[in-house]
Amino acid sequence: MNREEILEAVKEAMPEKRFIHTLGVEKTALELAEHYDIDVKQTSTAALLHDYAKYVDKEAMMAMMVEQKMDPKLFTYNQELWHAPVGAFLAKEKFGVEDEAILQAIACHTTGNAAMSTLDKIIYLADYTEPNRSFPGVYKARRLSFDSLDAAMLFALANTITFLITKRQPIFPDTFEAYNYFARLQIEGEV
Ligand code: DGI
Ligand code: FE
Ligand code: FE
Repeated sequence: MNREEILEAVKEAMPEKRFIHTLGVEKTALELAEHYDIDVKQTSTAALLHDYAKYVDKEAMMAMMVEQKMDPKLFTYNQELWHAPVGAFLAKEKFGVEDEAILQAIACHTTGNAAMSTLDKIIYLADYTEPNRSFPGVYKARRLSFDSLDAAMLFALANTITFLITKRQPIFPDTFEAYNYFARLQIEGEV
């Protein structure tokens, strides 16, 4: 599928506001891709499809997660986490995306993990900082993203975990593992 076909399908799958967010993620992700010399096509496809599954019926998602033998831990955390791995599955099934790098970036865009590629970080951070986002720290997150992806990931994960804790929400282990990974990089002076 080309970009126009993907855009059309994505637009139909979500409310206007979410589609505008998606275009914002693509814009920011492409700026980061240029800055860090990452493939434009891969970045665009991952960005456009990252929230494709956001409005899929939860029962249908559950069926796909069982069928595809996705991590059973997902069932015991916030259902909001499901759209990332289910989105990666649908990118392959509905859009014919075979590129594992794209599928992986979609799959980990909500929780992160301790083994993120540059593209994974770009999609995660573009999702966090795109122009329609507004929260305390968003300016710092934007600036850090262009200074160091690892420093920006540490900042974003620390913020997200702190926010989830204020709401007394469970935190998915991959999110903690990602935080620990980037925090250790910082201690080692690599951030
Ligand atoms: O889909 P978006 O709204 O663009 O953003 P997202 O995919 O990053 O996050 C969706 C939601 O997931 C958001 O409300 C925060 C929440 N979230 C992120 N990491 C965790 C989490 N929720 C829980 N319970 N645990 C996590 O580790
Ligand atoms: Fe998302
Ligand atoms: Fe998003």
